[in-house]
Amino acid sequence: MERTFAIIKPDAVARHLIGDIVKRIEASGLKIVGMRLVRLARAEAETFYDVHKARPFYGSLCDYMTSGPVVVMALEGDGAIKRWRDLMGATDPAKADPGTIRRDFGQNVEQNATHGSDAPETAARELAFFFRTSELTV
Ligand code: IDP
Ligand code: MG
Repeated sequence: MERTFAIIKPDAVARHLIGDIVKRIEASGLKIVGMRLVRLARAEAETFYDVHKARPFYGSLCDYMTSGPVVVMALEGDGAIKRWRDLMGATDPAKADPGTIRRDFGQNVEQNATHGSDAPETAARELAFFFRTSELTV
């Protein structure tokens, strides 16, 4: 069993897509073991995305991620990290495969509806950033 971390980003929450995205997660067989609606503080967004600090889009990304509430989730299942990345599709919705969340619900390369951890180490860091281990014992 593997766990990964997911975010329904502000653009998707604002457009009332929480239900559609959760439906796809559940239909895929991934189990939601943690879920909360939160508004990120600027400092939280900056720390969460500090791996992208040197990128030209870092400031804009942090503005966007703090522009409205997000849904943070812990997902569990065999191969959960890759399965969630596959469900999301490529970073740029225009390049994402048909039927993926980003292709169907993303607006552009920044406002792309969802986040997913990309490796076991980042999943562990990102899950710990938002959830206590005791919260995820379901
Ligand atoms: P990922 O979310 O598919 O893992 P990353 O390269 O880790 O993609 O980038 C993190 C987030 O930064 C993306 O999901 C997107 O919101 C934003 N982003 C990535 N590349 C660009 C870009 O070229 N311009 C603007 N925003 C970007
Ligand atoms: Mg990434």
